[in-house]
Amino acid sequence: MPKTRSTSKSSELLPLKLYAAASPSGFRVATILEFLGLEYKIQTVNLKAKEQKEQWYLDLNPNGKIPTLVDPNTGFTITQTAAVAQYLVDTYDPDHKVSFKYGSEEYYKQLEYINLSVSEFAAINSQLFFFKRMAGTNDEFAITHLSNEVNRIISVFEQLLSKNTKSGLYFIGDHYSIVDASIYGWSRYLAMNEIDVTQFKLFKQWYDNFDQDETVQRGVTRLLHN
Ligand SMILES: N[C@@H](CCC(=O)N[C@@H](CS)C(=O)NCC(=O)O)C(=O)O
Repeated sequence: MPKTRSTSKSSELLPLKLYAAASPSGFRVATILEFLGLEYKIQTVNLKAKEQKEQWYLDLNPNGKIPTLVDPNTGFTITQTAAVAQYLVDTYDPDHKVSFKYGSEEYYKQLEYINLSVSEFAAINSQLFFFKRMAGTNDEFAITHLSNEVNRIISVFEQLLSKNTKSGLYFIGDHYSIVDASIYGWSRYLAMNEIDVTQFKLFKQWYDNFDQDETVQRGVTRLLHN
C-alpha cells in the first residue's frame, strides 16, 4: 500500500523540479502538480534543439523524452508520465483529491484508463503527428490507419464517459483525477492531427470543461510562458 506524505505541511516541502516542454506530456504533469498545489520549478527542455538527447538529460531520463520529475524531498527522479502521475498521488495526495483509494474499484479503473491513455491514445497520436507534420512524405496508408485508430480510441473514451454517473464531466467518480490529466495531454492536439471530435458529444464536453478549468490553465500557462 502506498505511503503518502502530508500535504498539509506543503510549505515545508522543497519545490519539485519538472523538466518539460509545452507539449502533450508536459501539460499532463504540470496539470497534476497544480491540482496538488505543489510548488515546482520548470526547466524547459528544447525539443527542437534535441536537448532531450544530450548526455546531461539522458543521465536523468535514459529514454530521452520529456517529462522528468526530480523530487528533492525524497531524492527520487521519475520519468514516464504514467509513473510520474502515480508517484505524485502516492506521495502527495493522501486525501485523494486527484486519485482514488488504493485497492478500490476506482483505483483499478484509474490504472486501466491511464494505461489506455499512454499505451494507445498518446502513442498513436504521437505517430500520427509524426506522419502528418514531420515525416516529410505523404504516407496515406499510415495516416489513414493511425487516424482511424485515434477515432476508435475516442469512441472508447465516449463509452467510458457515458458509464460514469457524472456523464461527460469526469472519467472516473465525481472529481478530476490523474486519468483526466493524462488524457488531456494529447486531446489538446487533436485539431492539429485533423481529428474532428464533434460527433463525440461527451468527450467534447469533457474536454471543454477540463480545458477551461482554472487550475488546468495555470499549469498550461506556466509551461507556455516558461
Ligand atoms: N512514454 C513517454 C512519452 C513522452 C513523449 O513522447 N514526450 C515527447 C513530448 S510530448 C518528447 O519528448 N518528444 C521528443 C523526442 O521524442 O525526441 C511518457 O509518457 O513520458
